[in-house]
Amino acid sequence: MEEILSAIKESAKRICATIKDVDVGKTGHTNATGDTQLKLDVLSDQIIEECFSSLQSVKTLISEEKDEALHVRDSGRYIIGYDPLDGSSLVDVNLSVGSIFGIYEDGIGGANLKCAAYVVYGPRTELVIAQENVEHYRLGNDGEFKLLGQLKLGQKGKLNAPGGTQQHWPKFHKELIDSLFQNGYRLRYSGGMVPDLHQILCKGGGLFSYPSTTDVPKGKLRLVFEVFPFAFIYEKAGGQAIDGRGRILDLIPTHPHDTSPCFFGSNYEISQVIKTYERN
Ligand code: FDP
Repeated sequence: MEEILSAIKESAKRICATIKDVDVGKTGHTNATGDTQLKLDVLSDQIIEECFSSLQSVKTLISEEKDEALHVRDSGRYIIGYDPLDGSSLVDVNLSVGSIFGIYEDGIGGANLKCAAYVVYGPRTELVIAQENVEHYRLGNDGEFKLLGQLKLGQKGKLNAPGGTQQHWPKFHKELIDSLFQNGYRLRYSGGMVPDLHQILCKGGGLFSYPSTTDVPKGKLRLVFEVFPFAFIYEKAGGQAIDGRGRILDLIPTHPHDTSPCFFGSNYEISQVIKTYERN
């Protein structure tokens, strides 16, 4: 695992430098989920492929930006599921974006995750790695990631990050989100999954939701590259991650690009989601 964590750090430094230097132009291609690929998406994907494909412990690379899984070596132990540059459409307005990594063994189900990590490229570059604990690092001017401490969620938070187009939300979902606001929760939603979930984690709690809607009944966010890694991180931080019915990490995708509705949060907010969704 150490060589994988070193590769995550190396790729993060290179992607951070690339974001600062390269224009955000479109490539004219779409990825497997139909998103228009930006040059930065493709470059970030290439950087991660370069950093990981020489590692003896890597069996397969599955990228949000590649249609097919890339087989690296039979003797490798881990499958790396990654989103090279999540929220890349926010780069041109200079909001934070991120890279997400799930380290799987023997399959790409939630239960196969051994480690998850993400990098936030914002005013600062930060890295969060979850194994047994959730460790929070910051990239210094010397080019090294320094450990800041461990991240833990409280029982209840104050932030509400509701994803998806409201026009297409089910009525009961709108009532859930409204009831949180009526109880003093504050809206915090940038439209980038990585900074939005990072904020809730760093501030100790709240709810991030991306529900099933009439336009995207299976949700928008992708299990292998986005939803499973954050579910693992939130659970290790003492919170929960559910799809509205059950625990996200119990799901098994039928395809690497499968999506799922998702709710990440501290225990109180998730209990509210469960109560609402059980009744509907
Ligand atoms: P984006 O399409 O910009 O890559 O991964 C998809 C994602 O961003 C997430 O980062 C973000 O949370 C979500 O989509 C935002 O979707 P909505 O605009 O539909 O809320």
